[in-house]
Amino acid sequence: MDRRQLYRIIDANANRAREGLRVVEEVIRFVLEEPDITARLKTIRHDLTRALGTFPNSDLLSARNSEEDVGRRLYHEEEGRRTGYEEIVRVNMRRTEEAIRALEEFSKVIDSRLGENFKDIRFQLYSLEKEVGKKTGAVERRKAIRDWKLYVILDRDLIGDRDPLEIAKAAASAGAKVIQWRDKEGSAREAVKVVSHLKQDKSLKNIKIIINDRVDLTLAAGADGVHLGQEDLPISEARKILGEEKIIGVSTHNVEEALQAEKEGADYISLGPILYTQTKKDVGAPLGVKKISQVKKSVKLPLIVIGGITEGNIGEVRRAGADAVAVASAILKTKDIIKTTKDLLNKFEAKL
Ligand code: 3NM
Repeated sequence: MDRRQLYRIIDANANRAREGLRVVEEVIRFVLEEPDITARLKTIRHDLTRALGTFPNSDLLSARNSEEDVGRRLYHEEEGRRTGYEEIVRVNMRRTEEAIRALEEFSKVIDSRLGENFKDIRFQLYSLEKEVGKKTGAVERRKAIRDWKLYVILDRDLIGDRDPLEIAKAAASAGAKVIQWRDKEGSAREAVKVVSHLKQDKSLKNIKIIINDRVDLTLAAGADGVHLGQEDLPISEARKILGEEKIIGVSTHNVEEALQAEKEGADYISLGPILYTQTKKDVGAPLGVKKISQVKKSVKLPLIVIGGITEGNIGEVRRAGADAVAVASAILKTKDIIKTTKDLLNKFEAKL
């Protein structure tokens, strides 16, 4: 095999691997702010530099011919777009792994022992990729949650004999992005039926559907996530069952519970009851609006404020620091769901 050709391939893949690793490292360091994973990546980068050090740099450089590289002009459509950090990390991890695989194969032509170094790096990357994927997935989920604004609770008792699907469609058409099915006394069978209908409806395809309390029904109905109370399954157990992609929200009532939920890996927290509510039966005394800023200052997670929120107080709740508000009666006790949803959203979005 032509040495110059070989070095050209090694040089191109060394650059590709180094660049890919650096991109991943930036996201982990500056976006995820994960010191442990950053340190592991740094070690991998140093291992790569060491493994590449076995090739004479002057040979690599003199073989380099970027101008005439036929691959340079093969620019794929998807290379021009990135939907977010998750994709940036995924694409660059893949790129790095491919480059390292190429280094592994081609270096074996020079010396059969060289491949081992790259193989070891490749396996280190595979295990890291899995962990980074979990973290970037969580960042993306939380980013989308911050944009929810209005969290509509379909409370079984308040719906009465109306069709939950029609209510959900009305709220969604007015701009709601998330809907929770809440039924404290109904059967599992009914919950799965209702939520499956919501999930199958084409007009709700961009709406997140959450189930209150029940991890099992979340999976059975194909819901997007679960909302857990303080007495429900711990977040870590729920995560084991639900996998890495479902949304997990947790009810909290004070700074301690909020911090705990954040530590355990919740995607959002709700804080309530902020004001007086009749919807939740076993609820404590209202926490008051001041509590919102206290909790907001203590956690980074999206904060959804709940309990007694109406058109009259939604602005105040927003100004106190709520990323979104959850409402049941404010929507379910009105006749015109579309108008009420729009009014609530407008008031929430009005200048702070
Ligand atoms: N959870 P409404 S308060 C379901 O404090 C629920 O965790 C609460 O209904 C909590 O908007 C509440 O009608 C009731 O007050 C929300």
